[in-house]
Amino acid sequence: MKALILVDVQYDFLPGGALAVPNGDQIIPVLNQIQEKFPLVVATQDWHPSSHGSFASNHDGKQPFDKGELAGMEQILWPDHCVQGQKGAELSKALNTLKVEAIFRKGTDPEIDSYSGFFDNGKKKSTGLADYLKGRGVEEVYLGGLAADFCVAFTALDAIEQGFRLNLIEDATRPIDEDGWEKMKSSIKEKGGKFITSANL
Ligand code: VGL
Ligand code: ZN
Repeated sequence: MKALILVDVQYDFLPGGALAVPNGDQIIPVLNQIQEKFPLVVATQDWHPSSHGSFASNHDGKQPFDKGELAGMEQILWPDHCVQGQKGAELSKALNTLKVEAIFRKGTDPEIDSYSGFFDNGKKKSTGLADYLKGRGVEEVYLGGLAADFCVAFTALDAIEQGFRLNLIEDATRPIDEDGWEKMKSSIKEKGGKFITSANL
């Protein structure tokens, strides 16, 4: 059984958003089109309190995209984004969510950031996504969404580590930074992840 995971298709990661991914909106028609190929579709949602420690605004003297520290780990400090209850945190209305059976929220603890849909960055807390998928009999995971070089990439690496066959749909994702994405792609491939396009589904 295979499942499609729609990663963080939220207004703040789309053009005009607080942490906009270049051309991020171009993936939405692709994600809408491919959903019919999957017996199970789930989504993730970045869902931060305004006090979140990944926000530069919560660190004196820091600017967005500076490096800082959170829970003893190096942390890129972001512009405020995906604040719980705000418009920027909503899944885009352009995304068809009728087939989405469950939404996994992450980044809710102010002291830990979570790029992956499975675990926070320090692997301290699980979102329950792996158990949910296993409980549904899923063995193979397909991924699309935003941002390729952060939440999609870390979700891909954790999916592999959790024992799922992993397919990343390249035309269903866009990166914040192209160079960073190339590096993450190499490590996903190294660990056995496959890259496909929506046309091959
Ligand atoms: C993301 C940076 C911070 C993402 C989330 O969804 O890729 N990136 N929070
Ligand atoms: Zn975030």
